[in-house]
Amino acid sequence: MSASYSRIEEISEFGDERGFLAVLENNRVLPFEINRVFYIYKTLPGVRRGFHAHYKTRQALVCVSGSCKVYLDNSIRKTDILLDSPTKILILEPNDWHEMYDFSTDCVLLVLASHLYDSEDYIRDYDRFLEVYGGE
Ligand code: T46
Repeated sequence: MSASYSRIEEISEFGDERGFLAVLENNRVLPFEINRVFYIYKTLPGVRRGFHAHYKTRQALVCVSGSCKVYLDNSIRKTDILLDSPTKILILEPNDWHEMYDFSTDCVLLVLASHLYDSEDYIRDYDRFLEVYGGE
């Protein structure tokens, strides 16, 4: 599998006396076409979610309210990213093992995905993750 890298991008925002509007479009900030949208909210204190990578699904994560952290591991580099703004979006490549944690009580984590839901696209076993992506 070829390596690609997750990264933070800034979303364009338009602010005026009425407030703010942020916009995301296919193949612009998002390097893929959206086929699925879901959001994670009302997360209880101390909860950690994720614990998987993907075979093909690319995703973009943005806290449209509140904040959370995302732990990323591409088998070589391990990083923790803070999502704390509705204009800060994490482009999450399939080859990153990821865990979401430290959700604020008001956190709404919006996720845009390149593919429809398929449980077979998940790598939930860390040893399998290393077999597939280790050393990239
Ligand atoms: C990811 C991170 C960021 C569905 O039926 N359809 C869906 O589209 C999704 C996303 C989930 N589900 C079901 C499957 C499980 O029974 O919802 C339940 C919770 O999903 P999961 O345990 O996978 O949730 P997270 O927070 O661990 O992971 C989710 C996404 O599944 C995953 O793709 O990268 O958010």
